[in-house]
Amino acid sequence: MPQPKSPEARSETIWFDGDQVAWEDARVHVLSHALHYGSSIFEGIRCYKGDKGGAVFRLREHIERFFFSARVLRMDMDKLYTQEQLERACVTTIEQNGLEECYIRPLAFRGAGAMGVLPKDCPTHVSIAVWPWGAYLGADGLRNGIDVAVSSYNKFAPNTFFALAKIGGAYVMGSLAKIEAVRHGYAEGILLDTEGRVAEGTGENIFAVLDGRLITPPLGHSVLGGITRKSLMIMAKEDGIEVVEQTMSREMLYMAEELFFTGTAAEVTPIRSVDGIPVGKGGAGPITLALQDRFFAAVRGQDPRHADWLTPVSPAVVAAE
Ligand code: PPE
Repeated sequence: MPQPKSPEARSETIWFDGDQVAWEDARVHVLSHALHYGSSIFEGIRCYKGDKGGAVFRLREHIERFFFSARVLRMDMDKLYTQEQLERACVTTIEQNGLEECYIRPLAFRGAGAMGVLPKDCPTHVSIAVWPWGAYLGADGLRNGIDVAVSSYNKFAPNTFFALAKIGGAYVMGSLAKIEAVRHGYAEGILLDTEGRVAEGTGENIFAVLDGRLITPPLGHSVLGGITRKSLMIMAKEDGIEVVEQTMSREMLYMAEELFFTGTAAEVTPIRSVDGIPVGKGGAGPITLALQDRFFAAVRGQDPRHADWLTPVSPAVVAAE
């Protein structure tokens, strides 16, 4: 069988249904329900190397959301594993692969059973892959900001599909929006919901600075409840910045003094233009950069206020065994 051409995501082992298996052996059957109907759920988590070694950022919250997504998809993952077991499996997989800084991708999907839309006798499979992943929207973008455009695709309405759960099938539309953005020379697309309100990026939440306040669309407006979003809101409040969850119209993107994306993969990425219109003075704004600093301090264990957001890993221990 040809191997996936993805050397970027290469590691030694992948945790698959309870065991560490060699990377090339983590395979699925073509009749898996998830391949035909998008019935998978996933998470994206990062582990950062700090002064005291590697640590996973907000592992508990990510695994909690993983179980929430399973519940929304009516997948019986909680009958197979506890949250603690999957948290431990994430840590073990990082350690097994000798990594201190990496991205972690838990995935659960309906496997091969009876054919047809109704998932009948489809076993639930769970995997956890890890790999080193650099700046999602480019190292330059992280420093200087990215150019984005409003997408021609709309984010699905809340009465059509679930934005708060991380369901594989939902990303079909997201990946079309991303293809469009890249095809037009942009780093990312901003999706408006079906009412024309700003929702989010294809894999990021969005924030605007307006009159010195931090604004982001509320949950329920077809956005994912981002864990980076939540963390940033907490840190902004600590810095005395007023944070409001508020409906945003498209022209507020052009009115904003600063704009940035948040996400596990995207971290805190400044946006320097939307639809060719510079954001504020163009480039990364001061509040964005200050919050980005706060974020990187927290993930690297340099913020004692948020030490409890980190779960340490010890790859050296495994390597020495
Ligand atoms: N919105 C969407 C649609 C989304 O996929 C993500 C994460 C976020 C917001 C931010 O959520 P959080 O990571 O909890 O702050 N997107 C993941 C997948 C990216 C990918 O290309 O794959 C991620 O960042 O891991």
